[in-house]
Amino acid sequence: MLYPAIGVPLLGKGVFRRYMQYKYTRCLEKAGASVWLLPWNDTPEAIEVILDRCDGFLFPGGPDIQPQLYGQLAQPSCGIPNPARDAFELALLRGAIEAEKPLFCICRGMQLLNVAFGGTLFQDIKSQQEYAHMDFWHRAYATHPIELDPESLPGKLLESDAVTVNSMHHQAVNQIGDGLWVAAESPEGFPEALEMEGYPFCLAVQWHPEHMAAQTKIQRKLFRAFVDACR
Ligand SMILES: [Mn+2]
Repeated sequence: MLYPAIGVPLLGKGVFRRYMQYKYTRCLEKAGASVWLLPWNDTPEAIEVILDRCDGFLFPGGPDIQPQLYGQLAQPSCGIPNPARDAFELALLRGAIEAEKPLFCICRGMQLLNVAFGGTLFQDIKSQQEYAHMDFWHRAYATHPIELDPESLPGKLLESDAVTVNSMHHQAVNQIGDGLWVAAESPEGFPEALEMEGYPFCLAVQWHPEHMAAQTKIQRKLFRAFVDACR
């Protein structure tokens, strides 16, 4: 299979979300994939067709996940959620895991993975952070260091146990879901990458390689490895 079909949930309407969508699409296409954008239809029939046709899935960044999905009430600092997207992405993610499809979970995608495994999130990390984690205007550049487990998938791909990454999140993974482990941490101890025990291929990162890839060559390796896993 020369061009694997990679499903990416739609980010939403509007120019800005389409620009963000384009960043993921471009990185995947440059790595040799055919990208299929997925509307939020969470009927079992729709999910089944998507699982059948796509070789792998990238779960992108986006709005805060409904706290009810991890057993909490919304705090005032929690952003406005998108229940339709939550429902679709959770159903798709669960189906994709059952089918053992390669996964690339970015930012909200990584948080969604943790929620799918019964983990929880910090609804707002502003008061606990020492580094800038919501550095929106410098999203193409590294803003804080992370420590990587050299045996983890991102550790091996980035060929380092310490790199610096960009950051655009105000929430973070708190309690780790059963079956997941922390592959990278920020200096404050926020998980910056997760890994799934015994799963064929799952990259889950809190930073945004799709914005770094143009300037930072090593970040392109994540997309290449993911697309290769989908072949
Ligand atoms: Mn960060």
